[in-house]
Amino acid sequence: MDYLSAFPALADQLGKRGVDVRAVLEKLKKQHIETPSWGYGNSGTRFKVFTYPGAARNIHEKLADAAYVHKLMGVAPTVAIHIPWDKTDDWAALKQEAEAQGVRIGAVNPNLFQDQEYMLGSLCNPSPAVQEQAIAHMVECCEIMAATGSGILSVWLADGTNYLGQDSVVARKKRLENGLRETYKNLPAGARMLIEYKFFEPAFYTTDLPDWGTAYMMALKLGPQAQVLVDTGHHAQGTNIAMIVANLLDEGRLGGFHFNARQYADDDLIVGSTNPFELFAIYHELVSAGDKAKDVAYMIDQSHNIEPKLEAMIQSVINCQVAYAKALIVNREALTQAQAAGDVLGAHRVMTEAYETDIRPLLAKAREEMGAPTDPIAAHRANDYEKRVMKERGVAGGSLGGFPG
Ligand code: PSV
Ligand code: MN
Repeated sequence: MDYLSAFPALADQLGKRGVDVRAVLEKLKKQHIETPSWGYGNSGTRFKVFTYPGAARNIHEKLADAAYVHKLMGVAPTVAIHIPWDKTDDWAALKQEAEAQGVRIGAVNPNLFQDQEYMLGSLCNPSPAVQEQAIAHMVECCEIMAATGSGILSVWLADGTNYLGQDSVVARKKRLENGLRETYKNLPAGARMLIEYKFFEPAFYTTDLPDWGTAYMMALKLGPQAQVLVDTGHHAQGTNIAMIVANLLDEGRLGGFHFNARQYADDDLIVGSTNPFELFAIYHELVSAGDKAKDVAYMIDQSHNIEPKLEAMIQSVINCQVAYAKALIVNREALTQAQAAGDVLGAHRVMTEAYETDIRPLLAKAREEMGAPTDPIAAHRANDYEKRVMKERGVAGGSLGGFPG
């Protein structure tokens, strides 16, 4: 679609609404969405790992796919890695390999859920030997951060219990605190630890990091380099994620996101697909927070099972761009006035006016200025990259760095 030709008319309309279109374009060009290495490999449900033709088989192919997505989008210059899924024996070489393709290594994600020893948990495991093993893995990940230039350790634990009486809730909390503290000491200078919560799964009676409150409590105990990571899939139905985001931002403890969409829980659906209005609401809080949101890390956490992997990742980045663009064109002056006047629906309409605006011409313009294709999906479908990797890589069986392992 040729959205670019519609840009002057949209710019005119937005200008009349008091929007500084040039400033919005500059912000859109600076947007940064990180893609996950595990989103490029085969993945599946608890029932079956599906093989996708051309899916990346190792970290080198994952980097190549991420670099391809970045070339099309212009706003996805970093790749999150998962250890040990993406382990290599030469991290300096991997860093160079990424940079030669125009991308960098982003967040390092320790894997504390796939070793046999972790059956009863990792940092919170009742066995001191297993706790030590988990801490050693976290420290190893800190070393990988230093070697790759990564500034983020992204921590998610599968820890919890299934039955009343199985373990002491408070003893587990103390083990958690101790393990995180030991890890925190090993963070490279200036790096951050982002603590991710999830309200259930794989444990179902208690989860050691079930909610933002517990993650925030741990972050406060650790220090300023520890913040909360909000995975949009990790909440119960009806939770107002935008409100959690607003409050954590205001407290200076929102570290970053794992973006995806959910219908039930942690479904790994494309961010903004089932819930575009929620994503817009989240971005509205981020824009409203101004400078307090300047270090927030935006990461996609999706393992696509039935979708073409590259197109799904491109669509995910597009959906984040759309939500951000809509949040940027909210008439803030009109909003503040309506709020002060107690004009409930007037204020709400300021939001829906922005949400209902077709901002695709704005994004086309930003993309043109970045030297990226103005219609990334069309450009991807016309490109032969996917056909080429399908031929080169073929159909590899098994899970290659995604769920289930
Ligand atoms: C767990 O559900 C999670 O959200 C964590 O971030 C993991 O690291 C990731 O998914 C693995 O796919
Ligand atoms: Mn996540």
